[in-house]
Amino acid sequence: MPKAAVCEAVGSPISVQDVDLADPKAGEVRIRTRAAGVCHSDLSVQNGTLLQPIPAVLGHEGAGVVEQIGDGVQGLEVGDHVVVSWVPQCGECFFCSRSEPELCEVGFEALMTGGLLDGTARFSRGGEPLLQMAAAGLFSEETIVPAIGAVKIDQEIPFSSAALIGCGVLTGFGAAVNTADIAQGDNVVVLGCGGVGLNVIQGANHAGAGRVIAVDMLDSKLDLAQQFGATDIVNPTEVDATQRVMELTGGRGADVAFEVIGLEATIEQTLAMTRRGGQAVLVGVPDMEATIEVNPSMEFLVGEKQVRGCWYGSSNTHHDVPMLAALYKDGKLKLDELVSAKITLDEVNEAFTAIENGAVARSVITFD
Ligand code: PAD
Ligand code: ZN
Repeated sequence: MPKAAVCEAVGSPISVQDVDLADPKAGEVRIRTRAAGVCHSDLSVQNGTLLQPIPAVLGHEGAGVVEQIGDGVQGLEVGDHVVVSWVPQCGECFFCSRSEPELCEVGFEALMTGGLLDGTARFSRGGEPLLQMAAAGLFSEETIVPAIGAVKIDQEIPFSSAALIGCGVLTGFGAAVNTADIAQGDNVVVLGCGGVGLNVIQGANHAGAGRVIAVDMLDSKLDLAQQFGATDIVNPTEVDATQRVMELTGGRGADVAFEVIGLEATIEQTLAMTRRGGQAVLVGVPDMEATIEVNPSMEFLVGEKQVRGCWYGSSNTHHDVPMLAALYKDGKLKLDELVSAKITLDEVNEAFTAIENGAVARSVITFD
């Protein structure tokens, strides 16, 4: 009977309790969770920003060990270390066959239902099914995930660092490397330097950006941004951020600007910071009812700006997870530095408060 962190209702504290977990069905695997990052999107389910079926076991960023294999699973064995993907990617649907696996039809279904690929849950309480966030449910000592959502990694990578690949790193690094078109020497601006934004900064440098301007309200985050490769920092509580970005980019604006917060005002600001002909990449997830004001003539026609939405860093998890793990092993990707605090499952509500206060890049729940 694993212990799990359950979101019972929007606005209620997360409750840690014992739950039942069935055996894996065909095409599924049981994972013993070893580490799970607490992402802003977990908080967004609890506070109602992100609509996700509940009650559910939260947690969508993590790593663990394969414990049990369902019928027909190929390519995974008991004892394998895996990173769990919150978009299981089938490799065969309309989107997967067009190199857009982050939009996988099979994975999308699971995201919407809160179940696994057949729409049903493996967690339960008192005989009643209990859903799991994004086919993952990693805030639990054990979980069951689709085998196509478990990506094998090198056993030498510490679980607490590997866990972060599962969301923050795939999303942030991928936003810069896959979603955007960053050319050598480009001016890049990143609004929001949390667990995801810091990885946009790493990805932008990897893609060959020249200037990488980090914007955040907290000096502690701007210090981290510099550690992750930002060349310039801007604190909007001290200066007019748009004006400062203009000064740093020859009065034109950034070639590529990323919004990694999820607020209407900062999305509009991101578009304003983008140069004519440049790209604004939206990563932060705003409230589902959010709307923005935009002047289409000046921005999209006269200005020829592009807006790109970024879902899961436009990542192919089966390719990108091992690639990121290899970059880490070669010392070319920072993961350990993202872990601000290691906590227990019982401290999940405190970790949510730490996100709200901006106190951490990532809190990581470890299960020893
Ligand atoms: P986080 O809370 O760790 O980081 C957000 C950062 O933004 C913090 O450093 C804040 O200080 C900063 N910030 C907040 N308001 C402002 C402001 N007005 N001006 C400047 N800085 C500000 O979050 P995170 O990094 O875990 O996630 C960031 C967003 O990305 C969040 O909306 C999350 O839901 C989303 C996300 N999207 C995807 C995707 O596929 N698109 C995946 C994962 C996370
Ligand atoms: Zn996330």
